[in-house]
Amino acid sequence: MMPFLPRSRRLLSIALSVFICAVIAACSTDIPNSTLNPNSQFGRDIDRLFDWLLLGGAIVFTIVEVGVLFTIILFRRRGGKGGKPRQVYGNATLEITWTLIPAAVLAFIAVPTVRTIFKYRPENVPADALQVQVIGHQWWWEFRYPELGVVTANELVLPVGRTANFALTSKDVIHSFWIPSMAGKRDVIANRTNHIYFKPDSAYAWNGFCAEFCGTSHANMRFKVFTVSPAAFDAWVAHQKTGPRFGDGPDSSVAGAGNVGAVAAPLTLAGFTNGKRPAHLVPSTPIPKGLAIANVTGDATRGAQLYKTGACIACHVVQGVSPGIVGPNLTHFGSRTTLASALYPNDPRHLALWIKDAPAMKPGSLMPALGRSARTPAGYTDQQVADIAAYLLALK
Ligand code: HEC
Ligand SMILES: [Cu+2]
Repeated sequence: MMPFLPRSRRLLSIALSVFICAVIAACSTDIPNSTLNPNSQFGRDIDRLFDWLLLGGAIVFTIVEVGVLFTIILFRRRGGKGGKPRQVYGNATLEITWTLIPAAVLAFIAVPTVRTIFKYRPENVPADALQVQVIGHQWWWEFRYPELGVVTANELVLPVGRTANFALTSKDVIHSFWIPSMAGKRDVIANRTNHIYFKPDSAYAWNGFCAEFCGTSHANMRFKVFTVSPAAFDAWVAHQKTGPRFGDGPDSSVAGAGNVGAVAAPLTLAGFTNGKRPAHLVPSTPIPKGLAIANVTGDATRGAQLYKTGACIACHVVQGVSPGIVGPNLTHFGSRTTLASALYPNDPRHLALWIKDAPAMKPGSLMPALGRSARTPAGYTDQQVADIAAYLLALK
C-alpha cells in the first residue's frame, strides 16, 4: 500500500493543482463572456482600471501579510516565558498613520476611476453615433433604431468602427443591460432614460445579459450582439426596413421547411450560418421535461392564415399584418438565430414548442400557452402549431 503523503506535501500538491488549473484556464481563447477580453475602447479603459486596482491591491496585500507574518513569528509565545504581553493603549502617531494610509490608497483609486467615469459621460458621445433605444421587458429585450426606422428584439446588430449610443428604459421593473465583452453594466429603469455608449472594434458575435434581478426568468433574459462590417450593417438595415418577405419573394419557398422534427434551420445572420456559428452563439437550454409535440411538417400558408386570425395579433407586430403591442416584433423573425431572448435556437422544433407552451419553456413568461394540452383544451393542435411555426420561420 502507498504510504500517506505527509500533511505539508499534501497541501503543497493541492495548491499546485489549483495553480495549474488556473493557468490552463487562462489559456482559453474563446471567452466571449469575459470583461477581461474587451472589444471596445470603453471596455479596455475599464479593463486597465481593473489591472491597476488589482496591482495596487496585490501590493497592499503583500505589505500587510508580510507585517502580519513578521509579527506572528517574531512575537510568538516562546516556551517557558508565560504571562500577559505588555498592554498598549492609545497611540496618536499610529492612529493618524493608519487613517492617512487608507485615505491615500482611496485617493490613488479614485483619481483614475473618476477620470474614466467622466470620459464616458453622455455629453461626450460623438455626434455621428448610431442611436439605439433599448427597452427592457420581463423577460426580453426590445431594440429600436429610431433614425433608421428599424425595430427588432433580442438580437442586436451593430456596425464595427462606429459608436453606438444606447438610450435605456424599462417597460416594467429594473433590468440591467450588459455586454461583458463590450462595456460595463447600466441599469434599465422605467420613467427614466440612462445612457451608455461604446464603439465595437472587431466583427464577431457576443452574448448579452440582464444583470439585475428582475423576476422569475431573470436568468433567461439574454440577447445576442452581432458586430458586423458597415456594409453588412447597411444591408441588414435595408432588409429590416422592408416588410416581411413571406409570399413576395424567393424566401416563401421555405414554406415546406417547417418540420418540427428538424433540429436546425438554415439560418443566416451577418454571415453566421448554422455550420459556422461559434459554440457560444448556439443556446443549449434543454427542452423542459414533459413537453412534447408530434413530429409533423408545418405549412406556412396555413400558418399565415392561423396567425392572422389568432390571438397572436393582439400582442405581436408583423409589419402590415398585425399591430400587437405586448410582445417582441416578429416582422423578420425567421432571420433571427435564437428564440425567446436567446434561450433556444430558432428552429422549427423549439419554435413550435414555444408556441405550444411558452410558460413551460420559460418560467413566468408573459406569453400564454396557446397549444392544446390538458390545461388548455381549446388550444391549437400540434399540426396548427407547426403551421404557425413554419409561417414565422418563413418571415425572413
Ligand atoms: C398575451 C400576449 C401574447 C400573445 C397572445 C402571444 N404572444 Fe408571443 N410573446 C408574448 C410575449 C410577452 C413574448 C416574450 C416572452 C419572453 O421572451 O419572455 C412573446 C414571445 C414570442 C416569440 C419569441 C420572440 C423572440 O423574439 O424570441 C414568438 C415567436 C411568439 N411570441 C409567437 C407568438 C405566436 C405565434 C402567437 C399566437 C399563436 C403569440 N406569440 C401569442 C406575448 C404574446
Ligand atoms: Cu431583466
